[in-house]
Amino acid sequence: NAKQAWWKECVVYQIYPASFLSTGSGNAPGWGDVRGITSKLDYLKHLGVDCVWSSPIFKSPQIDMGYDISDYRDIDPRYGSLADVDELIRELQKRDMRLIMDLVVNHTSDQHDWFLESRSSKSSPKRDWYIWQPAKYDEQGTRVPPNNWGMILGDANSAWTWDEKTQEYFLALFTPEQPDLNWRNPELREAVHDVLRFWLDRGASGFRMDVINMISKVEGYPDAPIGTPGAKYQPGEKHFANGPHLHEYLQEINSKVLARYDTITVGEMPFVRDEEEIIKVVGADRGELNMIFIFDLVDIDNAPGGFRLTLHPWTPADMREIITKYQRLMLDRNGWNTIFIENHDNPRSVSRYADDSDEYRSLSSKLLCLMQTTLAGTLYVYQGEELGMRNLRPEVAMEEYIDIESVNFWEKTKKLAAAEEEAGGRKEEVLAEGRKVLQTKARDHARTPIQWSPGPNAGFCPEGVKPWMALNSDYTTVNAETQRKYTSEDDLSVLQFWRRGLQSRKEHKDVFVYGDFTLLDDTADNVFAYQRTAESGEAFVTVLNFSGERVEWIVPEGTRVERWVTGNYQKGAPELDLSGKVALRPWEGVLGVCG
Ligand code: TEU
Repeated sequence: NAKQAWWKECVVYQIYPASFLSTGSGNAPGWGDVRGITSKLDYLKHLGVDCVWSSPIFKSPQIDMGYDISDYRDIDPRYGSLADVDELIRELQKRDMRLIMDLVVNHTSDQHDWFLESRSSKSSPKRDWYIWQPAKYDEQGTRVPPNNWGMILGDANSAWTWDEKTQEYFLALFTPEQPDLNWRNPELREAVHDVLRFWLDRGASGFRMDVINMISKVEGYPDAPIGTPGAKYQPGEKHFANGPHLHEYLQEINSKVLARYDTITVGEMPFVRDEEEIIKVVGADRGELNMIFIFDLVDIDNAPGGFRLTLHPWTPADMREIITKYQRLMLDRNGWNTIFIENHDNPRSVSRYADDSDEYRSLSSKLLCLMQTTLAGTLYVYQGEELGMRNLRPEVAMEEYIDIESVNFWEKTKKLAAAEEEAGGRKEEVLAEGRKVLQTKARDHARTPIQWSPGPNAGFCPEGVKPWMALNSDYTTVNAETQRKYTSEDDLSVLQFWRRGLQSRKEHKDVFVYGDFTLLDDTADNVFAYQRTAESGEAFVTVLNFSGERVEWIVPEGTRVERWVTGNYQKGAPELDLSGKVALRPWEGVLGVCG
């Protein structure tokens, strides 16, 4: 069985700082701030959180909400000051909690000093810190980018931006304001190592590494295969995800920096499905990263080979298959993994994987909680997930979607619709389809301010101040204050259910964190059932109904459930008759102890 470590057992809570809590200590009214995080540490401790990972709070022009950093060693004044972060670290330490910083070093902001120097002239000593390429010319003699890679956020344009002054293109995979760093340059790598040391020495305990598998690009920048037919620019991940030097760069970070500290590292690794590649990064003997965010589950509704803002049908059986694959991979190959179904780049899980109607929102949020708290891996909870927060309501106007990806996508959709109209075609259909994509998958859904109370501005910022983005209109019913009020054991809120779930996960960590995983049924349409078994033999069975229908499920032979210990309906656990038949209600999930 897996060797024990604190970073395997800890519960990580992701904070999206702009939307967490605004105390007014930053310089932007209606923005969350660092002191807002500090003021909620008791809430987080009570919930069962051990580590806080905050999305970037560094100086930034905020083109991509801080994932465009202009100074790695300072805090954006919107969020407060370095002194506020020092205080946050002290307050975390007092509570035996830790801070994980978001390390965004695949790219910087175009306003970072490094890039300003790099673009100043071809002979700048930092020219090579970024990725510059000469133009190409088509048959008509028109200047074209070095290859067909498309920009990731919004997908309309090239990933290459022309620089008038020095007459070359630079690579910027996300937006033109986020130029990619050139990791082939050893000086650049050293400068990055210094950034890590700076934060570790200040008291941070580790890093979530943004798109860390994109830091090594294939030599020669070849054209990407066609993933989105008809589009001028194409998803180029084949040539920039898990490139030739990734492992070397990660091992270097370890030997030069991390080996000297006690850290947690989690790499964000979009696009990668190949098991061998995954194990190379998270294998216990590799000296690369502790764990990664694998995207299969959050990409489940993407058109294959296409960009994220697409729609694609999927079934609960697909979900079961993906989860099982990675549970096994990690246990069989001595690696480690993360458990997460939400973050700031995805819609709310209850809206996506379950049923967010008023009738089932609470039950199905608890179903997802029961699933995550009983799976192996380090658990990541995203702010608001513990409240069962859901997507923006459908009546919200497209103008309220303000994420750069959504804005670019909506602009592109409107252009497409106008072109359709000119051709005498289906303008309204194109707009409706675009609207549906954003209503289903925009990153905005996860970024609405946290609903602390049913009061003005949901308690997120002072009355009379306008929150930086739309509040979800459901805050009078879905909010932390209401959910903290305890009524009875039969009537736990989503928040209370999460607290119980995290407690039980810790009490039985030999089972839930470290235990073996056995899928109990790979044929049922909507049931996901599995057994977790500790080395001692202690075992639990989780049975989850991923549908709004009643289903009957039979406990397989060889598995003996002694009794149900908890479930999301709380009242009236399903009967366990002697034939082993379990009758599950809509979106019901139960946890049984084995005898
Ligand atoms: O995201 C990387 C990433 O590839 C996706 O999650 C991305 O947001 C999605 O594919 C868009 O369709 C990370 C950050 O989490 C994200 O917020 C940043 O925008 C991005 O990197 C650039 O730093």
